[in-house]
Amino acid sequence: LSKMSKHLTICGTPEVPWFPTNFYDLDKIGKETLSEGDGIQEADHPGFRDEEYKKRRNFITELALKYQMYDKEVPRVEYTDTEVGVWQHCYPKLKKHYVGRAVKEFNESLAQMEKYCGFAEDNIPQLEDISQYLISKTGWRIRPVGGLLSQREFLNGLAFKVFHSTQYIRHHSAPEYTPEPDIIHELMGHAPMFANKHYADLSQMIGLASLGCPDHYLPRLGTLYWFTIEFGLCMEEGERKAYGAGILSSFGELDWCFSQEEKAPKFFPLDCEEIAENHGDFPISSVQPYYFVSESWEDARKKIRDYCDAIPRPFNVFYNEKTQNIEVDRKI
Ligand code: HBI
Ligand code: FE
Repeated sequence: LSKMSKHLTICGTPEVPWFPTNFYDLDKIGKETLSEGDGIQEADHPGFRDEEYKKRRNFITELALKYQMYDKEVPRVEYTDTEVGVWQHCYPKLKKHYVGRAVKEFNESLAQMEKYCGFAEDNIPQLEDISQYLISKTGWRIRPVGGLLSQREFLNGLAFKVFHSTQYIRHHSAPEYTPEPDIIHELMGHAPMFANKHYADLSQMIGLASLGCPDHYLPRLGTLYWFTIEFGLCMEEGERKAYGAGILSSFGELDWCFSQEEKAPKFFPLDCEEIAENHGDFPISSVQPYYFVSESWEDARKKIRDYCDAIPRPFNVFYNEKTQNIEVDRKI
């Protein structure tokens, strides 16, 4: 299977978008990111005019590009004092927000990760240490990546229990804002939740559904991912709690989402069909006007599984836990 050909022939269907089936096929993805080439392109990036920042970001990005799935370790980055300063600003403040707002699984994992993988106020944890921890808990691992990946590549990785994570940190002039994923979003939003099987399974289900998903259909999975893994809430002992990484890694979103004031967001019960069909126009640079809340992990699991089962594909895919490969089966 070469990535040169953009399509696969599966069960006699010539127009299936290429997807990785072998663990090492993952080395064929993650090479192209939104800010590839001459570095950061978005005009609203606080680091855009800072040559030193761009150089540093590129250096860290280069490390990620060289990484191969068979490498033993994710390269460690020695973070500068400025970078650690950004982390130091965010870490204790975010942790304070988590009290009473994050699902208990998140707070439990974070406590464990402080014990075992370097999460601390004065230390930016290393992706390698987190990856080893996740492997021992749920079999998930972290692969470094240079920036925002395409929807397809990013979701495809999840099928293999691989989370693509950036390794650079946002610009120090605006420690509470980033227009692109950075290590604070990945580690303070996603990483602790991947130590939890319920959440990790939801991610993998969406990942598996994305393999060979028709181009016109893929954005629906992206939208479902957005309102669950990124901005999802879940009921816990009668209260709404956040499990979405986009909420947990953002001060503004945490405040807004739990605001008691009159002008507060709207909450709807989780409805995958409704989300995927009608809510693709979500804002990406402001807080969400509404959120979807599941009753429990089981509720989220069942609804997402049912939605993913209905993906229009002439084949089924299975993840083989032992070989870490994807098996493909004709749909009967
Ligand atoms: N790329 N590096 C990276 N990190 C993400 O969190 C990410 C991504 N690409 C797409 C994406 N997230 C999602 O928002 C969906 O579009 C799938
Ligand atoms: Fe994310």
